[in-house]
Amino acid sequence: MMRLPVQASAEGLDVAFVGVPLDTGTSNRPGARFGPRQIRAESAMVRRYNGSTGAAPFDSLRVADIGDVNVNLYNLPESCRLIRESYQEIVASGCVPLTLGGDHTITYPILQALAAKHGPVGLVHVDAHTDTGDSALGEKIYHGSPFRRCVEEGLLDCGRVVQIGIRGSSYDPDPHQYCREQGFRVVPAEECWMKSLEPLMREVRAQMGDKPMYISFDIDGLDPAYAPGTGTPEIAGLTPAQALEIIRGCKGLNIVGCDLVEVAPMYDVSGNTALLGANLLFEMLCVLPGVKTL
Ligand SMILES: [Mn+2]
Repeated sequence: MMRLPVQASAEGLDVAFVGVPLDTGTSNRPGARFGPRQIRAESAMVRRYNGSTGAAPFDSLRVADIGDVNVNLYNLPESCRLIRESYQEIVASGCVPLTLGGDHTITYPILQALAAKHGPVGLVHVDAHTDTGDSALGEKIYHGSPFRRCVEEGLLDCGRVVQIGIRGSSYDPDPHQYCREQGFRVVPAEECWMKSLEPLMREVRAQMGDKPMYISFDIDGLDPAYAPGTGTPEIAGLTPAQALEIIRGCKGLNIVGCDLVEVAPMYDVSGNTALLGANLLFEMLCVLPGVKTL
């Protein structure tokens, strides 16, 4: 990732890039298992400094790529266990994981590991979907349910959860009811159209305070014109500039981990979706606690 050193474990690191090549939790088009390798390939052009914000992450933090988590594509609960145990090990020494997904199922076991260390976390969740479904075809674990599972297990500080970019048709006439009942703030895509998101992020920063928080970025939060390489695209989404406003707006927060999920490269022959993913992960790295600004 980003031509960084590769090492087998998170030992001695401040930040680790981790791939989770799982896509058997998808409900529509599969392919996110190839996200990590394509994001890594496109990340080769990411350079040392953030010329826009002045952030110098590689001068500030010890960062490496620790490879992929071994998952079992034939068994989602077993994959969740493997992910949770891997992340428990990663965060044990204080290392912050930056994850290359993988479908959104993976955020559930990642947050199990993070909440075990930090307690319930705040969440900035960018997505076309709230991912708070209860079950699909009788199964509780899939990429549409991670945040309901997290609520049930007390992994989220529900008064500090913001979901941005939500849109699309639904099975339910009031699709955000569950989220509202938990105390989540839902920001539909319509509230973002043709606007700067800097004012929103000022409010989000005040809401998050200085307690631990996590960023989960589903690439389908962006418009499929920019990010067609994903499994469940929805029209009229966010722009890449708005994605930068959201991530840069998290600067100063107590970020304990981030993920970029749902890149399915084969639906975008240009490679742009994975390129976008690589750059959004760089932007996440740039806003982590301890990153110096030149
Ligand atoms: Mn999602």
